[in-house]
Amino acid sequence: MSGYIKDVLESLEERNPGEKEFLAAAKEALDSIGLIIDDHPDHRKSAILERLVEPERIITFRAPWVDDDGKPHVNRGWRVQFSSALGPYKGGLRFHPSVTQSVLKFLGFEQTFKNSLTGLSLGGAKGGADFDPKGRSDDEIRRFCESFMDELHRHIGPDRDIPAGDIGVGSREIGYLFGRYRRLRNEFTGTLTGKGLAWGGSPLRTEATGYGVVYFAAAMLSDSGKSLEGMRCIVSGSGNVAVYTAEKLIDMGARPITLSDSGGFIFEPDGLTREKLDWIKELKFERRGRISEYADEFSSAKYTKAPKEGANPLWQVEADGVFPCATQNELDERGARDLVKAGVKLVVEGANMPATHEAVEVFREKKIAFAPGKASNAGGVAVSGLEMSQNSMRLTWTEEEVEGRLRAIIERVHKSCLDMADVCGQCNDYAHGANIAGYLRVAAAMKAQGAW
Ligand code: NDP
Ligand code: 2IT
Repeated sequence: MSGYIKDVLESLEERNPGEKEFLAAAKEALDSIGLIIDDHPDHRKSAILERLVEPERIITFRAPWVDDDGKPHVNRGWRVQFSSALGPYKGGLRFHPSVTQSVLKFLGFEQTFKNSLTGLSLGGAKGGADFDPKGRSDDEIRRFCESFMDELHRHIGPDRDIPAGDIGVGSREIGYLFGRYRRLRNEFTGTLTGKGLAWGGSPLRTEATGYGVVYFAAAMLSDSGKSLEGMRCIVSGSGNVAVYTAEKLIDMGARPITLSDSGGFIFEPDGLTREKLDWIKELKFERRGRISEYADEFSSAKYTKAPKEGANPLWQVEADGVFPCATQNELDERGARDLVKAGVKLVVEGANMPATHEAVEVFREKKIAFAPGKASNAGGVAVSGLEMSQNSMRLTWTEEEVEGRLRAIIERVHKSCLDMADVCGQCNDYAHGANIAGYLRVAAAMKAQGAW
């Protein structure tokens, strides 16, 4: 690692003590940027890296709400506006008890690179709250969303910052958030994405992240004359990204054989079908049940509980491809070694940083094709960008139009990762390629705008 990169990282650690998720994300990106930084002495002179690792703004606020029994609760909300060099701040909102400022800084930093890779005019941001939606009634969710928006609305807008969904924030929550925003501001704008189709949403935004993940995988395979046809695939998670990844895998002839949630995973040896996936959509998005219920309904499947610690048996299932789509750090070094042993040839991240640094190193060492989420899951924010364009023009494109654009964007992201990996002498390393391609576009914009 170059001395300069080391100095930037050391100073970051000193100034952000204990922010392990954010520091890990910054280190991962700077390790790649170190491969080309000597070619850009002007970046060092203008302290582009030092600026880039500091969010432009962080808003922290109180989000109080009252449950159905009349009991008051107080949660903490954030919006991390990381970078507006390329466009208005853009990124999702996460409602989960594990949310901290460090987690949102990590996600906002990643989003800045991801949004840059899409080639669209989108800055990077992330927000959310340490609110736990599990087991809460619709009314409780609505009251929380409204309280959250009571503060957030001051900081967002169609040309300023456009939030969307993430873990714990789906179409129901976007509806409540948008309804409150509209009433508070007395205006109907495209300030949130992921809206319902009847009120400003884009066709395919719901499916976009998962579909894009599979298009990315197909592009990786087609380079070596292969396809997804017949591939047995482990998919983790059973939320928005996981379910639509599984759906597109089925459509492209692959066999998704697992899905999971925080309680455990189901194994369907012959692969999920469209019909079985429809049952899961109803379970997860309407009834909000647990994935274990699938094995009660379908005797072909087996349910395995998640272990409290130690090896996760999900990563020991024999498969050709892996699509981790739940959450960060779910796939550690041990899991990676188990996957290699079980014969995996392709790992494509659907979640943001589900593979730890150590796991990625295992894939590098064993020459397993690996795609980082900031490239492979960029389809979600890309269609959010298309939703913003449609809102600005006050029209709605057809599903075919959006799908064509999504596919073209993903293929472009894929190509820029590969091209950049080649340029820096790291042939076929998508992780280095994504970091460098994402960085160079943001850095050039920062420099051109007076290095702010
Ligand atoms: P959802 O809330 O729809 O689903 C999340 C899934 O992950 C659930 O199955 C959940 O299980 C599981 N999960 C969440 N936290 C944990 C945890 N700590 N341990 C184990 N399992 C967990 O979220 P999304 O599908 O939208 O997001 C999944 C990932 O994809 C996240 O990393 C997100 O940042 C990323 N992403 C999302 C995009 C989008 O458009 N939605 C776009 C790009 C990336 P349980 O119900 O038991 O908690
Ligand atoms: O991580 C992500 O890219 C998202 N949660 C989607 C962001 C968006 O603005 O659509």
